[in-house]
Amino acid sequence: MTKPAFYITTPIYYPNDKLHIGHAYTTVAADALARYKRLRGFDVMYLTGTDEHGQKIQTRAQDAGKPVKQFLDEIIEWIQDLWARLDISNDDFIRTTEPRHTKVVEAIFERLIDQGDIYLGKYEGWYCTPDESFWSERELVDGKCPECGRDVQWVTEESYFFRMSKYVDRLLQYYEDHPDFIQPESRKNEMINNFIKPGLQDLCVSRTSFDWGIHVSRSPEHVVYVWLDALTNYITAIGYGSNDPALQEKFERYWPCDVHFVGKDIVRFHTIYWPIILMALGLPLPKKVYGHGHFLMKDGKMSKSKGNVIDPKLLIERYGSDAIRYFLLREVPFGQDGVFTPEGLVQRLNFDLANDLGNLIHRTAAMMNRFAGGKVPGPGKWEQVDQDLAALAEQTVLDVQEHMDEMQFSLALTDIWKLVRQGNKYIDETAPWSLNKRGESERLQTVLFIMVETVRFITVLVSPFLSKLPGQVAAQFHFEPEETTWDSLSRFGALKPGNAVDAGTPLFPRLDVNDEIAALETLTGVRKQSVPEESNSKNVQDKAVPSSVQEQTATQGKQEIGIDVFSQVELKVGQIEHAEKVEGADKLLKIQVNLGTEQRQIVSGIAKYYQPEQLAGQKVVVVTNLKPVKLRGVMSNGMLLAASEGDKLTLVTVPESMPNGAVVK
Ligand code: ME8
Repeated sequence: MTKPAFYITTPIYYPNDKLHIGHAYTTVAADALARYKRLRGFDVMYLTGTDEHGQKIQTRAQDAGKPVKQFLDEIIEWIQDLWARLDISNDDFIRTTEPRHTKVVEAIFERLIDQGDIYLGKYEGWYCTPDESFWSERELVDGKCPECGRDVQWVTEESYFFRMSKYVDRLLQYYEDHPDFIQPESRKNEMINNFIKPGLQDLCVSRTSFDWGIHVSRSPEHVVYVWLDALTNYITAIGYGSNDPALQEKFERYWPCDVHFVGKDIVRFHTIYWPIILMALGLPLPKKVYGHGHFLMKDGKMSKSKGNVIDPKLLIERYGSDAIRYFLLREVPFGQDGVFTPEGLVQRLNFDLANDLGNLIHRTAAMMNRFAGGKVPGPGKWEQVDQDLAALAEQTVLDVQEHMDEMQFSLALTDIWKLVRQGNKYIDETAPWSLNKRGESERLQTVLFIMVETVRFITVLVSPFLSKLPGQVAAQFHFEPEETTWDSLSRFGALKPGNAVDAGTPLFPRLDVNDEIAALETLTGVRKQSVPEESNSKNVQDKAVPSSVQEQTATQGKQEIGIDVFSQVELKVGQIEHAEKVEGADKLLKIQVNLGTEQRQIVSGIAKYYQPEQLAGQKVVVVTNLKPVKLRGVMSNGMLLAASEGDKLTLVTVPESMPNGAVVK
């Protein structure tokens, strides 16, 4: 049976400079979806590439004192090396300077002139060269480009125009008939309100004031507007316009595209101009355009001039590609903006990869060797705790599938990490070392079997996201190829006993937070946030002991304050990912909270009121700018709000729909 096709693309990036983690973000996200779809039995076509024409590239090459082609080749080599280091599994890489693309663009342009969609006129208006976009006087913001805030130039030249206006009604109808076409939903409203309702102008689609581009055949003084040139890469790469029957078949197979992944900055081009070009060519429209959010720096947008651009290669070299892939996809809900901080990165690596995932795998392999001679034992009778873990594992597969279908990568990873944490908890609770000591060998064998089966499930579940770990773990645990397919996850317990397990070494090192943040600061040039210092003042500790346990007296007796004082308190929505007891402290729980752009550890005096397992998933309100303190030797960075009355206490919660990191005011 032939596999169903799935075609996914990233933007083709401008090779005017090296790429940064923002570009890596889109490419890693598309890679995760491509890997997932392959695991689910699809014939995937994953395309990325480079957008090599236009005024910006020509100017940059001139500034570098190099012939344009040489300038481009050097950067493209750097970009392809970046994708190789990140294990990007693209099936093709298109360069818009390749003849397979340029020839087809020339023909498309001629056809569109012939059929009256493109006509000759004169352009007078503003142009933003960094964004390669035209703007009317009305659209400028304080005289600058409304997209990037940079200077624009006045352009007066003879140009070809595309009759966009002719297709507006059909476009709006398409939006209406295909409610999932633009994701997230909010971007659709933005497009309609900001660009379509005010009246869609015909688009200028050629330039005559420079010559680095595809020339219009019938009037070669015109070069094709770089966006028309670039957007068509999505069809030229898969064979549109080719005479070769194999390529024609390829085009039939993969078009229309299942999803174009783009940043929110270029949703306009992909959801207005691109569909209209396709309509004019009589081709079906893409099924979906997903406009994800931006990775920002603490001081705003990443930009060379601010000197705050993060080179992904530096990070990969230091932490490995899996760590960076995980961080990018976990840190920010796909669709929303997020801030890159060294603290956020180090915490993710320490908590999620070293403490949770690395630890689970290493403990399992080590105990298999200590207590079972390194061979997976056959299980005996299953107890409730075993059944519960099995049920969670099977449910996790369904949850991950649902979130991957919605392209919610961080939520899919959150699902997997619930299982990882539960796997660690299972080991703590079943205590194989005690079973061994007490000589309960049948129970020990069951527990060890279930530990390895949990590792197997997690290995397969993370394989769309992490590219190296699944192979390493499969080799260490000697999983059979049929034990690492997605379908093999349909039943927890399907693992074959008897396989050897090598002891191995920890897969992710634990990092020293302060040293690492300092190193990252030097490496990336990003300024350090204040690092929590251990406090030994009893007073400060008491004040920070979370919440209402101490502050039950409410406002009575407290001094009146002005809004200026209140506004110094920063409150945000956070989601509890994990909670556990603090050893030797009856009242305290150690809680990991996801604040959207960062992960926090908070020690809270609520152990009397909540069991740790009741807390995972709750959306709570966090005081985020409280000075960090150590409580019973455990660092606490923030406070949870709770309401209390007599001997009752309830955490203040917010609805599920409110995103992590949302400000409470
Ligand atoms: O726009 N956060 O190329 P480009 C997240 N050549 N993603 C980011 C990002 C950030 N801070 N910065 C960039 C172009 N991106 C055109 C595309 S497609 C037919 C032509 C990602 O090099 C994001 O995907 O400026 C964004 O849309 C893209 O890089 C822009 O890349």
